Parts: sequence; structure tokens; C-alpha cells
Amino acid sequence: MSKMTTLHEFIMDRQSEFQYASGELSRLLNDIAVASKVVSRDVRRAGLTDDILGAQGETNIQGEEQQKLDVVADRQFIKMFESGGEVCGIASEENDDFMAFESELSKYGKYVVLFDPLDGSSNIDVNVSIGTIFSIYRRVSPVGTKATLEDMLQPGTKQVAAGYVLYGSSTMLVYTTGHGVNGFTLEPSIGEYCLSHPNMRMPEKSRLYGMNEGNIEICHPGIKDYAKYCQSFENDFGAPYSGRYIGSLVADFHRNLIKGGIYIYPATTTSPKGKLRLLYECNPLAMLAEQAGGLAVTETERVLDIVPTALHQRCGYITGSKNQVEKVQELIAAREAEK
Ligand code: AHM
Ligand code: MG
Repeated sequence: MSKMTTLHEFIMDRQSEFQYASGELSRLLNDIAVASKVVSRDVRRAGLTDDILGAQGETNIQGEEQQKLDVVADRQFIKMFESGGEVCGIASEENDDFMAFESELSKYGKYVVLFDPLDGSSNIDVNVSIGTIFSIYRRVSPVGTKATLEDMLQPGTKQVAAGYVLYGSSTMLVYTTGHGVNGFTLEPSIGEYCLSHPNMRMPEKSRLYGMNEGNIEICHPGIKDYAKYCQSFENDFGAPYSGRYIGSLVADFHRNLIKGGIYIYPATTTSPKGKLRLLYECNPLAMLAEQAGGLAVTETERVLDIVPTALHQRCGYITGSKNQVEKVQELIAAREAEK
């Protein structure tokens, strides 16, 4: 039997790949892994305990009902980041404002983390996969001071690492530091993430496409054209594609990463800026997509190039297999040319 590589060993072996190899980013990635194990345990018990299943009874800044597990996961990650010393501040989808940590230790932290503690949480009550998404940047404010809004509002191209944890039929942590994408599966009996999906590559095309088709009449006509293209016999496969939409971004993205496919959450006439958040959802998954050979764009531009102006900024989002994203872009451009 070949030796299992744990996440911890893998991170340590790869440390020299980081531009600033002082060990802090390695410790931070390990901290995320530890916090995610605690969240994974809570997710696995979600149906059993009244204190963590269901709505918290409050709404977050997005106007959405917070689930108890959202709050539990948010607190768990923040606690880890605050005590670790590598992070000077965080921003989370669940909190109105960013947090600049107060302790002297944290003020010397070189990184900020932006994250969605539990994406797809409306799926918790129906036992569908959910996930944590994270994005790590070097701070731009001086070390030794408190984190600033400028630290948080950096374009996705500045990410030094990004990843997600999928609480699915097994728990997986998938991450990149800009040198490819690797996936680790939590081995529950020993409580360790083990390398199960080395050097993940997204297939260049597939016959899978996914979007909430309830939005088909209110999105860009080029996207509607793409859905029609997928459903027709006049496409590159000569037969209809299969629709796959879980409605849980991490799970949809993970399937596309492994099997190929496209995920679309467009801007619509009712949500002209789209639904998904640039900083907590779109940028980290865009970095992973590009690192795996895929693409991530809005209706008009590459996601990673967007310079954010607000913490909870949203954007239209099209990500997945290279050829499929390019086909949507072609159909959008054709419609734009008609204008
Ligand atoms: P959330 O961050 O509030 O959980 O919302 C994001 C989720 C994604 O996981 C999912 O892809 C999308 O919203 C589903 O939206 P819809 O129900 O409109 O299809
Ligand atoms: Mg989310």
C-alpha cells in the first residue's frame, strides 16, 4: 500500500513554492483545515440537535435569513483566525463590516482572509451538500497596524491562496496557492485530510450545464442562447446536454471541476448585479477554476480582474470548462454586436 500524504505534510512539502516562505501561510492553511473539521462535525450532526438546525431568526446584510449553522461556522473560523496570529483581519459574507483584529499578535499578521463560512446554507434543512469558501490575500497596510478596508478590497489576481471545503458525502478540502489545485478527503477515523485528488484539472468541455433556469427570461439573451444551444441537437455533441444544478455553489463547482461542465449565475433584470458575492464566492472559485485550466467570467469581463469597490459586491458569474465558458462568451458577444 502506498503511503498516504496528509494535508499537513503536503503543505509543509510545498512551502518553498510560496513567494514569502516564512511558514505563516502554511500555518494559516492548517488553521483553516482544523476549523473546517469542527464545522464538518457540526454539519454531520445537523439533523440531530435542535440547537444547530434551522433558522437563527435574524437576517444578514444580504437580507437573507441566517441559519444557525451559518453563525456557528462563522464564529468557528473567526475564532481560529483571531487566535492564530497570521491574520490581521477578516471579512465574511455573514458580517456587515470587516473585522480588524485588536491584539498585538494579530496586528503583525501579514494576511487577510475573506470567506463564506457556509455557502448554500438554505440546503442544510434538506440534507444537501454545502461548503465553506475562502480567499487569502497579503495585507497592503503596514504590518504592526490594524487591518484596513483596502486590505479587503483587492482584485482577485492578488489572491495568494484560495479554496473550499465541501461537506458532501465525504468532507473534502480543495485549495490552490497558484501552483495547481489539489484535493484532500477527510478520513474520519483518523481525523486527517489525505491527498486524494492530486493536480486536479477541469476537463476542457463536457455535456453538463447548470443554471437556475427560472432566470432564463430575465438574463442576458446570449445566456439564453447558450441554454438553447445546450438543449438542441445542433451543438458540438449533436445531442442535448444534461442539466445539472444543485443550487449549492461549492457542490456544483466541485462536480464541474471533476467531470467538466459550466455553472452560470447571471445578472438579471431583477438583480442587475447578479446574486453571488465577488469577494467571498466568485474570486476564490475563479482562482481555482483558472488554476485547474478552466475559466471564470462575468457577462463582460474576467472575474479576477475586477477591482472591488465594496465588501459585499456582487457580479454575474459564469465558470467552468474552458470551451463551454468561451461558447457562452461568443454568444453574449454576438448579441452585444446586434445592439
Ligand atoms: P448563499 O451564499 O446565501 O448560500 O447563496 C449562494 C447560493 C449558491 O450556493 C447557489 O449556487 C445559489 O445561491 C443558488 O441560488 P438560487 O436558489 O437562486 O438558484
Ligand atoms: Mg454564499
